[in-house]
Amino acid sequence: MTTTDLQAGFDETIAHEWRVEPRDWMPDGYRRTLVRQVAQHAHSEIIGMQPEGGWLTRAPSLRRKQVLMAKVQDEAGHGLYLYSAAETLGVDRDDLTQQLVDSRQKYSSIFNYPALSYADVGTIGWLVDGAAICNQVPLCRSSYGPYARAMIRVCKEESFHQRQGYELLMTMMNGTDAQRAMVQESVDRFWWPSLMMFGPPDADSPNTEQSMAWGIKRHTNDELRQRFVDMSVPQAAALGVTLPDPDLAWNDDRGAHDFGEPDWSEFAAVVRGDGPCNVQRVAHRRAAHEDGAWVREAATAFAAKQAAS
Ligand code: BYC
Repeated sequence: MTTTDLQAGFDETIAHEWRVEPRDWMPDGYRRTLVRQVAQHAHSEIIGMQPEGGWLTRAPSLRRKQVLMAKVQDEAGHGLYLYSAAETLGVDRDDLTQQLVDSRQKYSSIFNYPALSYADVGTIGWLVDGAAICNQVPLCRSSYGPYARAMIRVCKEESFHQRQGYELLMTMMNGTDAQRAMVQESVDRFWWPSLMMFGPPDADSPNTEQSMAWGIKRHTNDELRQRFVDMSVPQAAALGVTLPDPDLAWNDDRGAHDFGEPDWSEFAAVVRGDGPCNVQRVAHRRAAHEDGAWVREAATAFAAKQAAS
């Protein structure tokens, strides 16, 4: 078969909304885009364990500790599904990890902000996992089979994460004035960075058009950001918190909320490596990777011994 035939077969798969599978021919750019996005997604899950992980030893009750431990473990699991999905594209997980710790591959900007209070555990669940769900549910229909299938389970678990965060915040909002103030302060810090999770505005997003044509992405960054705002406003009202945006208002004509512009220069700085916690996050990941070398060696030696016997 010629490359033209192979390309025609691929185009037909995309046009019919069939799934591209690992052994199918695919254009180099499609493979490269998927490796970039899936690896970045996997790294985000693994680095994303850090802000909340720091609260595991300081959870205010046994119940909260159990819930948080389960959530942080889920995130490790999501990272593993996603690294496995990336490996079906012909890359190696060790190499991806090396690229992460050398800051040659990205992870989500949101995890470069600190979790300063226990309310942040709730806010991360409500807003960060809420944004992740908005972004990831459409990815269950992504054209690449292993990525789409991984997303189904990830999204189910993210729903639990979002609910536990909301429930934690609701409990605090029904508590003391000091607890309510702690929740509001946390929402004030996380609102704008959560909106930035969806990526740059469509006009400044170099990858969206091609990724949508390939069925890797199903919606633009701005469409999903709008969906998240519309979803969050009634949830904020039910909680009794104020979203820190004076321009937030219902627009009858559009049937959606108008909202202010995130600070895109802050986003650019965080993605460049100059956010509040970038250095700390990558250093922590690097140390964990190096400290775990003996475990990987032992597991590899054990597997070789099993295979030989
Ligand atoms: N942060 O052309 P664009 C979680 C980069 S983890 C950093 O729009 P694309 C959770 C982008 O990579 C959830 N970088 O790109 C875990 C590109 O740079 P390169 C993580 C960003 O790919 C633990 C450039 O900006 N979710 O839920 O079409 C605890 C131009 O952007 C960001 C995913 O990874 C960002 N926010 O669209 C709790 C979802 N945004 O690579 C929760 C999967 C953009 O060209 N990923 N950049 O140098 C996606 O859906 C898409 O990759 C994005 C960006 C919407 C994020």
